[in-house]
Amino acid sequence: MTAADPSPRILRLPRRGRLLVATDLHGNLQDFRRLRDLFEAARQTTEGAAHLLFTGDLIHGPDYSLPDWPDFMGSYYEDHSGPLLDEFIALQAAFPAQVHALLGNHEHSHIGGPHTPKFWPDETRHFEEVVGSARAARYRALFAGFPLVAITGCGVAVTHAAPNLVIDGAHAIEALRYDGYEQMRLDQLDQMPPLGRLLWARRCPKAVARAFLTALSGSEGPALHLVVFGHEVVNDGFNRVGDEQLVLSSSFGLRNAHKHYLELDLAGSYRSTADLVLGRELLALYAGEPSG
Ligand SMILES: [Mn+2]
Repeated sequence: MTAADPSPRILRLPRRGRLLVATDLHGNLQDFRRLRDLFEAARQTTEGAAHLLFTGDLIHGPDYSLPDWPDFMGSYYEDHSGPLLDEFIALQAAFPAQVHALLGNHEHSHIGGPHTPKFWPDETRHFEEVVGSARAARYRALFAGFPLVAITGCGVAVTHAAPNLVIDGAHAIEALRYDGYEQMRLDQLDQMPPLGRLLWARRCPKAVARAFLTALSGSEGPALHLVVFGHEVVNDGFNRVGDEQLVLSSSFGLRNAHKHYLELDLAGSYRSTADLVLGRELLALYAGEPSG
């Protein structure tokens, strides 16, 4: 691949080992380190065949002192988006084929997406001012290499947000570019282009999700039956939407006791969200610890 080629937009995971999936950290370094520990433990039990996938929105966190912390934002934490990225870069450097992150709308805001206003009026600019120009450039290069969709051979696709868009095949994802969306409006999903819909949709009709999975499977690829994504906070940590969609909340907006991640057997076969079982694939991030 030459420097002029964009990085692959689809991450294709192998047919063996374990895959840990976590969503929406928004600068929560404690939760990142917990997932890193779980990944390293999974490496031990799989003789190295473990993968860790973040679904995007690693960055951009709230800025409240503890007394002002709103209850709806779950367990208190301080935003450490920059250090979190530095530790992600180090972990990926140590395990380049096994540590992955998808592009979220918050990362996209730094490389061509609309600037996000979640915690600051323009938190994209705010973040780059906090970390300084050299680190901002390093992070932009990192984000530019993030794919949009992960595909397994066990029936599961992973996206950042709900895949509420129509595609006619995997090539439609591979062809997406990240630049040129700065002026995209955020108030009308149905007027957004495909990349905007892929990064911002909070929900998706059953038929659209099913068609997305079928198109992504193609005629030769592994059959995909369900899609896992975050972007939206679900209070119990996960929410099955029909047979095709699992909304997962691993960190942001939850009390520690409700945070969940997903662990898949990449050699297995999942045909429905009902095949993702609490305590087997759906796991509490802080199992066995006092709830925070
Ligand atoms: Mn998001």
